[in-house]
Amino acid sequence: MGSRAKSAAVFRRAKELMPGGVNSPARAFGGVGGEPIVFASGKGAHLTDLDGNRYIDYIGSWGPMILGHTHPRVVAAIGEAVARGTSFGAPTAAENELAELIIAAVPSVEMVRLVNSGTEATMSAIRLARGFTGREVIIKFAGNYHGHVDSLLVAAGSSAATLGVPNSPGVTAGTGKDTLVLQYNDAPGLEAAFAAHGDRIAAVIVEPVVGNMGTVIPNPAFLAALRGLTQRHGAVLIFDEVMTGFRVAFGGAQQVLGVKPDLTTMGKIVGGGLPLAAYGGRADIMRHVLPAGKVFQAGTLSGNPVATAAGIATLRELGEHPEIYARLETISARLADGLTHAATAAGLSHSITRVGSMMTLFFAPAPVVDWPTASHADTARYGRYFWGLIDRGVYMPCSQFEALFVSAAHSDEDIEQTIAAAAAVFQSPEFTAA
Ligand code: KE4
Repeated sequence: MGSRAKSAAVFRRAKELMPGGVNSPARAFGGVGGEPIVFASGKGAHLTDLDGNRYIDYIGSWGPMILGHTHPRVVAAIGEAVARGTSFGAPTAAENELAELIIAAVPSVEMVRLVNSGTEATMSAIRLARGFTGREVIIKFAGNYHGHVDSLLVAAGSSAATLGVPNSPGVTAGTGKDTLVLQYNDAPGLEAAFAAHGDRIAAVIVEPVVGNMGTVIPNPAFLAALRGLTQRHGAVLIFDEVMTGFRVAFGGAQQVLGVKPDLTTMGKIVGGGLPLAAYGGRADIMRHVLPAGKVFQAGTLSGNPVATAAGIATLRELGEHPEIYARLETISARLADGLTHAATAAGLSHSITRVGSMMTLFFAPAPVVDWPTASHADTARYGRYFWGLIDRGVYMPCSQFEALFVSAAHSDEDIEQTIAAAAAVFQSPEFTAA
């Protein structure tokens, strides 16, 4: 791996222009130390930085790039759309097309609204749940991240957990007072909350498979409690599938888990790497959204022609080629197996949690099932793992509390190179000596 002098120079200037030199804290390397790498381009499963260094990319823009960077069908669709105009602030037929693709892919979604980010999708979904039920309390779970919505920036995951600010300054006590934070996978805790507050609870919002404390899988009792208690108490069950939607299966985590939520939020893949997200679900709830109903939500660029074109091309490619998910399963299982073997051979206390092509290698003493167990992970060791792989041309998530993503563009060689690089890191003096 060569010099990163050009990257460092650009980042030095960036810090004078933008807070922390980044436009999102997740990419600030706060969880691994050192400075972010500045990239010039991506192609397939690879990124190239300003200094010409090439990496196998397992961040994939934090999830959207399931087809890999610059997929020809997506690039062509964007080019054709942009030539017809970038935004009209008026309906286009493409919005129907994308809405139809989403509704066909996710059976619990009968009606959908397109927005510009996952944060907008979750913010809108909880406002809608409150408007629909006339209730105020929202339940979320520690280590789950739903974007930077004031009322959900409580015990948040992702970069909030990475940078140790799960409760952000600026979120008022008044805003947070109607948010109950429980432990993930704690069915008794959820039952107790409903026993105490049942008829005040507007919604439960949950990552059905967590990505934002690292990858964590729900246990059957917790899943049953989520669906059963919300049903019994008339609360809205919101699956935040911004990350898992179209990722762990074409129908999302709800297809894998066999649980139908009332509302689903989507993002990342649904926009094909452009700023587009969505929320949708039961038509009787969605019809409360303005102008059909009275719950306000709006957006200048919502459903704009270029982002919808990228989303349509991506969902069509995935829908027309279900074999993509079979390949993702095969190469992701191989990667997980290879990483486990390398870590075991090095005598490292670790665990891997994987659902399809998203997974996390935890340097943690016990299996990770919730935020308390995730927070015991050895983040310093993860940082040495991250940088050891960077030096060997592999770009893993820059935090122990994030998921890695495999794309359809990752080759068998990429996977084997990654496994070999990890084995070399685990045996290297700089990793073992610390
Ligand atoms: P955005 O507002 O960043 O598009 O989406 C927020 C969001 C909502 N729900 C879930 C389950 C999410 O994972 C996210 C965003 N994920 C992070 C990475 N874990 C985005 C990276 C970043 O913040 O830069």
